[in-house]
Amino acid sequence: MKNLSPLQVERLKYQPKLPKSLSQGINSLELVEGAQTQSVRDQEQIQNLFKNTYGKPVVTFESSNSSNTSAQKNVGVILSGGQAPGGHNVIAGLYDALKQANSSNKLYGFLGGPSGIIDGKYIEFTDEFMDEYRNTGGFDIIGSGRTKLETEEQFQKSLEVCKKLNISAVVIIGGDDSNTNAALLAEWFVKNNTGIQVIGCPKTIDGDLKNEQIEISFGFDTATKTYAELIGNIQRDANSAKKYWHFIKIMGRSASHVALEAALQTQPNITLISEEVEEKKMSLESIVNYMANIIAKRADMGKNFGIAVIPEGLIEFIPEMKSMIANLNDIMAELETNPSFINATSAREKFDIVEKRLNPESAKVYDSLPVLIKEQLLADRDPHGNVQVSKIETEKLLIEMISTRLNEMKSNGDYVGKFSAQSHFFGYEGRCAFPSNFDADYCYSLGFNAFALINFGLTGYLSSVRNLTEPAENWIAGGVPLTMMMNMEKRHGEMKPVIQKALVKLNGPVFKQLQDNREDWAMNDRYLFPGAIQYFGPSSVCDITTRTLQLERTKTLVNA
Ligand code: FBP
Repeated sequence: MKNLSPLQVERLKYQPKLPKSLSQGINSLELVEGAQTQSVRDQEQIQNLFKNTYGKPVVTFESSNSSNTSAQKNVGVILSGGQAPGGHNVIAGLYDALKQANSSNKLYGFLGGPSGIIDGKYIEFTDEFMDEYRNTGGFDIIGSGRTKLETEEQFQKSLEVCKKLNISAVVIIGGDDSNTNAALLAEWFVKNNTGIQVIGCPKTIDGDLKNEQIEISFGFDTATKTYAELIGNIQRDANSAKKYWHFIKIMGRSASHVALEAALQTQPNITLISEEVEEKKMSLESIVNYMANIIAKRADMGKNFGIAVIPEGLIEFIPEMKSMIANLNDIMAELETNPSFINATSAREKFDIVEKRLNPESAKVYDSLPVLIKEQLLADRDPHGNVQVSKIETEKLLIEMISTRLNEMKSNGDYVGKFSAQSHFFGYEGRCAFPSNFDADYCYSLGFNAFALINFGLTGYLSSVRNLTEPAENWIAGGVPLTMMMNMEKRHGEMKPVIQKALVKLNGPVFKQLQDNREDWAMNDRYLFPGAIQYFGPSSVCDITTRTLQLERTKTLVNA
């Protein structure tokens, strides 16, 4: 055996739980079809773009007494986008189901994300190789990448690679964008009579790939528990030393689900939620004032310490920043080939080039920012042409601006305290943690279920496992047509079909929980200390799901 930690050795032995229907065996399943479906919006356009895969029914699996035999199949799997705990278990579930169905079935893993299927870079899974990765975090089993799979040429190349390997189904494990690509590929394969199926799996720590059929994407559970552990530890430190304000930025590209969940698990003094900032049209200045006032009030009580949780995507939800960044993104796209910008030797030169091109309103906002943030806003864009928010140090921006504001308040006699701040960014720390029992079970079930969908000949479906607040045996396994989650949105200046991103609902039970408590948490220290994820021990500690899932589930049951 390789060099393994004691926990690794124990986790390799863990047998993930399956829903009852799937645990009876892959060859003893019955497919139950629901009603035909429609896309969430823009039905006519989506139907036109997905003539072959639109409108299919939601399906569920039930166990049956039959014992079907299945013909030999080769399947390919891709990990796409950011890492999320449990990816290895999706592959393990898929592999086990595939081998259980027919021991001559083969599973190929495409290397380095979607580019692997285009460039024909792959490995074939074996029992020994698979066994090394069971219940471990990370995507290192085959690697991941952010190449978008969407052009005719890429589809053609993927087809050639699949033909060469005699692959009849591809499983794409990804977030909203990757599953949008999965839907496009599924449609293209049907349109071209290739006989190749495509199944998606809902992955992202961000928790924004969810809807009525997908209760949560995998990885959210483990990542939020990891961040909550870290926040809890810092809260204890702050409460011990009583001398620092800790500004903690929490990952989540756009939606604030991760920050909100981590806050409910730890009860910090301040939690910003991007969706609320946008809804209330809060300016950067008003956010600074809101935070500075809490800091000043706590100082009046003799408390010169505290914890502020800030969602990663905040900057893009502050209205004046949002329009400035949109303007900047267009300009950055133009400047990609501009020699004076590319060859500029100083940051000042770059700022000048950019500021001259920004519209007057955006130029004013850009100019008001500290140099560090101005520089970070000019960093490379992601493959969608967007700012990489993980590289923008919003937590430092807020510390600097709040410090200035508190000095002004001090000179007016409105603040008597001492402000000393520490900044943190928790993101990458949580994406590859050992999956919690929940994610280990959920991911294994998603992968196993993906093969069940393949075995029933379905394509253009997302693997779905529901009823997740119940014990695993009561989970409901099935599939949701990818087109059901789609609408038209502007991307790179063009209207495109995409899976709708789920933002935090401000009228939902999860945000309400924060709203009802935050005044109390701001002044009185109600810190919770969740501690490290537990993999062994009482079920009330080891198998507990997120507050988000519990609160949303309670609401659904009340409304049912
Ligand atoms: P996915 O949506 O692809 O799962 O990735 C989410 C995420 O972890 C975001 O939370 C974060 O903003 C981003 O990836 C960071 O990207 P990168 O890994 O390229 O730095």
